[in-house]
Amino acid sequence: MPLIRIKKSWEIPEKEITPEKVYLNRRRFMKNLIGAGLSATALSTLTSCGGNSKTSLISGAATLPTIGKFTPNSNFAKVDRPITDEALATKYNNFYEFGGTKSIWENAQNLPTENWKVEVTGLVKNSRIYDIDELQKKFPLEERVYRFRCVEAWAMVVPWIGFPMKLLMADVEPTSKAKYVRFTSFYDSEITKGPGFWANGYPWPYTEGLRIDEMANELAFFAMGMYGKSLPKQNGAPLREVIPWKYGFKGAKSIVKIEFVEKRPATFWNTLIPNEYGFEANVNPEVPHPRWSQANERVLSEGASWSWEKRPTLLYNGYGEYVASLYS
Ligand SMILES: Nc1nc2c(c(=O)[nH]1)N[C@H]1C(S)=C(S)[C@@H](COP(=O)(O)O)O[C@H]1N2
Ligand SMILES: [Mo]
Repeated sequence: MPLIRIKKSWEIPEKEITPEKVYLNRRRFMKNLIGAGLSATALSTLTSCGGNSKTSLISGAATLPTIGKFTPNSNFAKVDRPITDEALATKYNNFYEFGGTKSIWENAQNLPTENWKVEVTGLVKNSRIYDIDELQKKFPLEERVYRFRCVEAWAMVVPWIGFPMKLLMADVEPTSKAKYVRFTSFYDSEITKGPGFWANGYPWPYTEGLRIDEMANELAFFAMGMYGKSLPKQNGAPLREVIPWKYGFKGAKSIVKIEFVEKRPATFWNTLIPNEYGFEANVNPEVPHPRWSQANERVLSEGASWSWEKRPTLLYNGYGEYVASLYS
């Protein structure tokens, strides 16, 4: 077993602790706590939500190459609010493989993205292993400005560069038996050592899934870039899912495998805490999370999260026109 450095409780910036991290299967969590010499009182300090990281205005993506060829998609050129500052979107992240706070962007630079391959397999006519460069050349890249909503109730607006998932589906041709798709993120416990003690009980690798008809929807997107540049490692380089009408956890980062399957696949958060993180996870102001309301969201900004602009949450994150018929 790899050695995982155990953070002392006073090293954990309490304000950065997020709800998603707190809810390990309780027994597993208690076992880890006891293993780490922490008491139940320590546990009770791990429940504050949202939190602000000290985000400086230097982008976490300053040195990345720009993407030469992409077409802005005029159907998704803007939304009802300004695009989030690049420095915020690239330095305030969720990527638990690299740590349990929002400030993982530096640690995520350890992600080895050279010679990246993506295996597409399962119930398809043409099972394939794509080279990442090949993927980038094969499908015309477009830019889409999408709203983004984390289940923790912070929200942002990002100009993604990538291609619709349905293009990949057309290339591999799922068979009629394929009803779901499962995405698997990169994981190597020797590299992704960021997390503190809580990581021991997590069902790595990170996986997510969609219904086939959700994947075929116009909005379902694979991102390879953002803000005109290649995707930063902390945002899920070199390939991640972007599903704008669902909560952010549905969008697996740094994808290495895509499998078409018959039955609904097990997924990371849903396996950990099924009653809090459903498989469907559509953004819905009327369905509260068991521990907080989803009626409003906070717009990711500088400063403390309680001071961020509050906005009403939109059903399907405002994308009902495209996706409501999937759920009628
Ligand atoms: N592999 C992996 N993918 C992941 C996560 C993660 O921890 N690991 N976090 C998810 C969550 S909860 C959110 S909100 C988004 C955050 O994306 P961002 O950091 O680019 O804003 O990534 C999602 N994809
Ligand atoms: Mo999230």
